[in-house]
Amino acid sequence: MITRFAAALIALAIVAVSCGAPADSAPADSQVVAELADYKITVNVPSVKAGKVKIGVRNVGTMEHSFQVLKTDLPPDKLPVDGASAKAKEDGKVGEIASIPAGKSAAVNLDLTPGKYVFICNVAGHYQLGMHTGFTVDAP
Ligand SMILES: [Cu+2]
Repeated sequence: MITRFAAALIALAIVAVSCGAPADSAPADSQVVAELADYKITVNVPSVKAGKVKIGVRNVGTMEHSFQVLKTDLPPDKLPVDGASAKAKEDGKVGEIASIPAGKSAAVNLDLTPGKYVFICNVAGHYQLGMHTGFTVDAP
């Protein structure tokens, strides 16, 4: 009885430690930092000047996410979705990070032209659950 209780306590402690571990930080030279949570994307700045841009992406969620950069005038929550794959259509894609494991960070270097963009996670179903945000690239 005591042994079983102790084992349960140890198991709880392990879960607490793994949940409390902070996500990797994004590369320090990123001009833009996006955070992927379970089911939303937040960005540290709403816009950036056109040109070469390094976007650091932190997955602070509990599961794998992806990061797609689409150049589009559509509102972030109005991209067409393919019913069969449960993924948003990636028209206008200018770059991506195909997979970022939970708790990890990655970066993508892009040469961005002025206009409106949408950042999404396109793991099946995640776009529809809210993993999208708008972003603007201003004329240099
Ligand atoms: Cu996702």
